[in-house]
Amino acid sequence: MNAVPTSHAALITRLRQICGDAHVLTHDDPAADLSAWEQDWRKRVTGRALAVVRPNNTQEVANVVKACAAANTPIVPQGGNTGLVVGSVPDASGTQVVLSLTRMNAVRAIDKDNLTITVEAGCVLQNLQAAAEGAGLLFPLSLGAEGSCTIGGNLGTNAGGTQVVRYGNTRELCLGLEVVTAQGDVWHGLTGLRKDNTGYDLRNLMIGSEGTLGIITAATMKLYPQPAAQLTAWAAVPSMEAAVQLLGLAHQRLGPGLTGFEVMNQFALGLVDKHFPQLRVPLWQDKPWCVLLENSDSENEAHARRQFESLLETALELGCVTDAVVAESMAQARGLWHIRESITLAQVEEGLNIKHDIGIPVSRIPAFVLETDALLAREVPGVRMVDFGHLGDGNLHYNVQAPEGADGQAFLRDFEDKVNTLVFDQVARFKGSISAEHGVGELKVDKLPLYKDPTALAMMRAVKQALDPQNILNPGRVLG
Ligand code: FAD
Ligand code: 2HG
Ligand code: ZN
Repeated sequence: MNAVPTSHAALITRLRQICGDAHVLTHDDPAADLSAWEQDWRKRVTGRALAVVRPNNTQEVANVVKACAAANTPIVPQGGNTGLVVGSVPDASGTQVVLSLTRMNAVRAIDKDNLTITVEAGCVLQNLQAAAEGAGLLFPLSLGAEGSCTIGGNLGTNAGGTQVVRYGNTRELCLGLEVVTAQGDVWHGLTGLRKDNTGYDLRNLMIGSEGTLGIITAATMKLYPQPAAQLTAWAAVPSMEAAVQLLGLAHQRLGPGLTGFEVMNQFALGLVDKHFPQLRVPLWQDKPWCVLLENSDSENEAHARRQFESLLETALELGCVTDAVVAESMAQARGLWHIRESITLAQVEEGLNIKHDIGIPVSRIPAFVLETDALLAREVPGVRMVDFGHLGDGNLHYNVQAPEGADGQAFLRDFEDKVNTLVFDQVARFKGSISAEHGVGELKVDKLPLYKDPTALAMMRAVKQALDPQNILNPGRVLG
């Protein structure tokens, strides 16, 4: 094994002084297992950290950043490590410090009149939702990884999830941030203000910057009244065009009550049925697509049910729905959502795959899917499309599973680049985005210059240079 360079040894001593010995993990300790911080969720990349540092408060984060900056050592901020684009793990060099925020998980304050909650970055999303609920309010951000992702990671990626159609992305839910800069200074921006036009919007610059511009240590997030009733329906639709027609109808009939609109193709649901038969997927056999809709009503359950039934009756008459069920209880509704959230896990069970998290104007999605499916089938014989996602937001997870029986590694080696280029060229033709909600990370860093407006890219580089001239915050991510 290579000897640790003196500067690294001195840095680790300093990090131990700042955070305490127990909270600085290194490979020098043969008993330490760092794999949970070094491998990404999809197990596509395994890096090697110089150290994993787990500060307990904002001042410790600032001191860690100052120490790393002085030693010119890169920092990789990490929350729950559930990101899907390889943005939260170190590279293989053994020279990067993983800065894990998970010990900073306190709920600092709830202001019920201002409808805000202030939490530390390492607060797990589910705990944040529970704190809001405990105060009789709603924090609407919701996604499959909510049991382990953190609000810092949600802000870092500007996560979307299943409620965006009504409440927006994480960005729309955030009012203020506390951030440690690349120089180790603290920006105290936890204002809770809904209006503040005093210059550049630094909050929105930080959100979605994937740990490359600053380290978020706390955030003030918006809360909402809880709906009086929430109903979930599962509808079979004959085509993607029909799903888009149903979306228009749902907007018209439910207005702001429409809080979820997810689409899933038959193959995606078949994978859930194959790998998790206990979940009992409804209405999927012989149905090319299913839609999951949620109606959050401010009056009462009877009103919500009447609205839903009338919507579905009209949709059946128009032919954009061929069959539907409305959940009879919260438990049934949770079961339906659980099926939807299990598609990612079913894909993991099925084997290696290529993910695309694309944004396309809703009106153009049917044509995109038709054309791109045909192109892929021509170029990759036997390809299996796992097509699902947040249709209400024009965001598809247009995922590509290897042909039945194919060797996953060989499939990635032979086809990943070809498939990505084909899909991203189509996305560009349809004036879409190659990353709607997961971010760029390392996985799409080489693609960004091909598909992002060059002037926008130049401005992004200028911002990075201005805020992190040493390039120590998550280097190689977003901007390569
Ligand atoms: P990490 O994975 O630890 O980090 C993600 C990025 O944020 C990295 O670049 C990291 O450096 C940066 N970062 C982390 N913490 C901070 C911080 N405090 N300050 C600055 N930068 C930071 N995403 C969606 O958008 N919608 C979904 O519906 C969705 N569903 C998912 C379902 C499953 C089963 C899984 C595994 C993932 C899903 N994701 C989804 C992706 C992922 O959960 C989100 O991107 C989430 O926001 C990441 O949070 P995290 O705490 O795990 O962040
Ligand atoms: C979801 O919407 C997540 O479930 C994960 O964004 C998407 O697995 C995926 O491709
Ligand atoms: Zn998603």
